[in-house]
Amino acid sequence: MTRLILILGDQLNMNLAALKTADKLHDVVVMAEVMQEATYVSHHPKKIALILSAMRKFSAHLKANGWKVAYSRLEDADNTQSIPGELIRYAERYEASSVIVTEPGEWRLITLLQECPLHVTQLEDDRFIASHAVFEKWASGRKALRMEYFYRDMRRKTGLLMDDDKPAGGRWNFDQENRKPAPDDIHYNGPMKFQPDDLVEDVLNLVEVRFNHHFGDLRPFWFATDQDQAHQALAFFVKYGLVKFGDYQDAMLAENKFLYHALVAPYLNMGLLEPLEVCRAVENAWKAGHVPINAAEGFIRQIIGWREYVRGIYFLEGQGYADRNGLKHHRKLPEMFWGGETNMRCIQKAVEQTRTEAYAHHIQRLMITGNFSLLAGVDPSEVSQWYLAVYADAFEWVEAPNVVGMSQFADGGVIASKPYVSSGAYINRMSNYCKGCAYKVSVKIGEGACPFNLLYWHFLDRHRARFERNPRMGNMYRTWDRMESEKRSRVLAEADEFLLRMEAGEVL
Ligand code: FAD
Ligand code: DLZ
Ligand code: SF4
Repeated sequence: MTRLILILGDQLNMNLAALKTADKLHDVVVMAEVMQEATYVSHHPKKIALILSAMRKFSAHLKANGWKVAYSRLEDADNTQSIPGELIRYAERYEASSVIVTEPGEWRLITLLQECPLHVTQLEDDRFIASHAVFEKWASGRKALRMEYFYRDMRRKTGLLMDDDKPAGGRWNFDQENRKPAPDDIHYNGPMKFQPDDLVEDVLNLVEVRFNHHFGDLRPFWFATDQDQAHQALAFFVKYGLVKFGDYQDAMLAENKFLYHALVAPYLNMGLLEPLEVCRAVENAWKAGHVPINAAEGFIRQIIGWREYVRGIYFLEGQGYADRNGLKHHRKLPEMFWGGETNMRCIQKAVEQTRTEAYAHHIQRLMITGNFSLLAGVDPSEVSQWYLAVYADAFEWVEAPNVVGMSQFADGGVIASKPYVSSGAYINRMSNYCKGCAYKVSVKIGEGACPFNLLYWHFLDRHRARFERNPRMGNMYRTWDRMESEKRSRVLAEADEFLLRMEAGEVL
């Protein structure tokens, strides 16, 4: 009996669980470009083009390897434009009654497939180092699920950067060395960029027509769209960028969108690269003496630590995680996140590069757009939908824990032990945004005061009951309490006024 083997747009890997169980002679692989997936949030046009191009190339690769593939193009007249709809259509065509799929990375789609009238088996996605069972075992009985301890287990499990049972270099974590402010010059012209070929051009033309109302610039399009290109991009980063990755991991420069970042997250998340091969390439560069330990360890921690950990949390916490709102924030996301005018240079720059590249690096996401949303009390689900839409690497299993948990503290402290908030001083230390901003980062109150300075105290004051006793936040409250009471009142009044202007849709 024929079975359908469903492969989703972020599962483009020959070692995929569903493919490993499939039978080339009798089963039919189904891949479907559908409007439902392209519009459940208004994805950035570059992201849609990346996924559709990579899907088309992967299906050609499958066919070349002898698989029978039923492929739906977005523009096909008989396309039902949903994944379950396409499964039902192909089930009739091939007289198949059962479907095998690798578990999707989003509860929405897991549920849609459970509700599909066909018999759908969802296999665990084994492209990760920690299975659901391994993560659940690690989490069970722990009071706090801190990434650092999970990460050490992953180092032991993979043997990455280990000297027998000890961490290479004598320490598990070299983060202290990875907080250097922005340098004057960047000696790396990554990421590696690719000229669109005919197949990609066709997709770009399609996306241009169908999704021109979505936020984001489609062209110039430069992403890798197959495994071979993704490997070239990885090799380029390891050879030229990795050496300074650690040092400037947290730095931000108005004139440089990528600094020493790898730009491999979209490829990893879509299956074009595998996490262990990426980490081994980095470890080998360190073993060969090409990069320092703080670069290699810092990078590997992001992948076998943070990436695996957030996935574990997403599935452990279950459905509804992305809708949590622990701090009860309800303001609307301001227009400046969608490219509307603003005088806040840091936001303007972070949003501008999000629009042009579907990319911002971790600290821009956490300490500029995320920090602002949290301080201003924006509804975390609106914030989460924004991140899910605008970044090329955004899929809910990785996006939601980073946004709802880490950045908005909306999961009640499962991921973060304290909220990631800062005044303008941090942004000024780590970037050059403040030079040339209409606001003055050194001004705390009155004419030209940096909004981060006002909102920071407003946040701490309005959530005093929640955070006052947090040992990591005591110093913040002591500083606030030492301020003259008249000054405190002015800060709060000015912050209130700013928030009212934001709610009224004024230019901030
Ligand atoms: P680099 O800075 O070069 O890092 C190397 C790799 O480490 C990344 O490619 C990524 O695979 C991994 N990594 C680093 N940090 C994390 C993390 N916190 N969680 C998971 N993986 C990590 N990452 C996504 O892949 N998708 C998302 O939707 C996403 N949303 C985010 C939202 C917020 C608010 C924050 C603070 C972080 C988010 N991240 C997300 C994590 C991180 O910002 C991106 O992985 C990174 O910016 C991708 O760019 P890069 O490949 O150049 O990464
Ligand atoms: C994100 C995305 C987009 C834009 N389009 C498709 C598509 O047309 N077909 C498809 O199979 N997958 C697509 N995806 C990826 C899915 O949305 C993704 O598999 C789920 O969000 C789970 O991670
Ligand atoms: Fe951002 Fe404030 Fe600096 Fe302006 S002064 S760039 S608003 S931190």
